[in-house]
Order: sequence, then C-alpha cells, then structure tokens
Amino acid sequence: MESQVFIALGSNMGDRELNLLRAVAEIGKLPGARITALSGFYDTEPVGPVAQENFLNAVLRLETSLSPRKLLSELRRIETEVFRRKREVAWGPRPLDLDILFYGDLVLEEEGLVIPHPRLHERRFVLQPLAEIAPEFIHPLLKKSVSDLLASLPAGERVTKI
Ligand code: PH2
Ligand code: MG
Ligand code: MG
Repeated sequence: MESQVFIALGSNMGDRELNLLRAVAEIGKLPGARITALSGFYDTEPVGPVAQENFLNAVLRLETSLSPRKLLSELRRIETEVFRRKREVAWGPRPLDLDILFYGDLVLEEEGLVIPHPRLHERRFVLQPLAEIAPEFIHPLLKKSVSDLLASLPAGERVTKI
C-alpha cells in the first residue's frame, strides 16, 4: 500500500540550491517512491541555539510503499553518502538535512524515529513551504490544518521565498 509522506529539506553549507535540487533527484530515484509535489525554495533564518548561516528550506510530497524505517534509512544514506554529511554539532551547519514530517496519518514514537516530526508545528521554515503544497492536510495529533498551524505562529523567524 502506498502512503503520502511529506519530507522537509534543508541546507546551509555549500551551494544550497544545488544541494536541494540534488536531494530531490536522489529521493526521486528511490525504488518504490514517487515525488508528487515540491514547494518553492525559502531562504530562512537559522532557528535554535547555534549561530550559523541562513538555510534554504523546502518540502516535498512522496507517494511511497517504503516503510517509515526503510525510508528513514534511505534518507540517512542520502545525507551521508551523497552529501558526505558528518554528524558533529547537533543542530549545526549541514549540507543537507532530510526530515520526515508526516507519514500519512501515522503516529509513531520509536527510538530515533518520531512521526509527526515533534517540532514541525513551531517552525515557520517548515510550515510555510508545507502550506504551499498541503494547506488542508490535518496534523494527526494536533487535529489542525497546516494553514491553521501556520496562521497561529507568533511573528518572527524570517522566511523568504527565493
Ligand atoms: N534545521 C535545524 C536547526 N535550525 N533553521 C532553519 N532556518 N532551517 C533548518 O532547516 C534548521 C534550522 C536542525 O535540523
Ligand atoms: Mg532538521
Ligand atoms: Mg534531520
């Protein structure tokens, strides 16, 4: 059975735009996965405790038969093999970050894999691109649409479509 999955993409090292485009191409090559929507690319202020360069962020929608675990391991492989990402500074600069936001209506809390992504509803750099491709999608735990979640964010966190 196929599920509708949303994935967040982020980059703040090297050629950010090229990194996101390559990531989209790599995800599109995964067996049993088909990209059915892609948001625009957004230049975003870094969120969190680490001072670092701005990110470029985007969100895509995937129809896939890969299980959540298998999908996660494929995304980790793309981060590390294709982009040579090293996991040093938590929350620090990275050439590519791929996070599973939603996996259909699935709610999952396992070691290393929490779905929906536990912080997505607080982050404009996720909600703004997500609202572009899935404004009516209902957060399976919060029971609110993506566009409602975006509308209730406090002001701040600069996010600019490029
Ligand atoms: N990712 C983080 C930490 N902070 N800030 C922005 N703007 N975009 C990100 O993708 C991002 C971040 C950790 O994954
Ligand atoms: Mg992340
Ligand atoms: Mg990540």
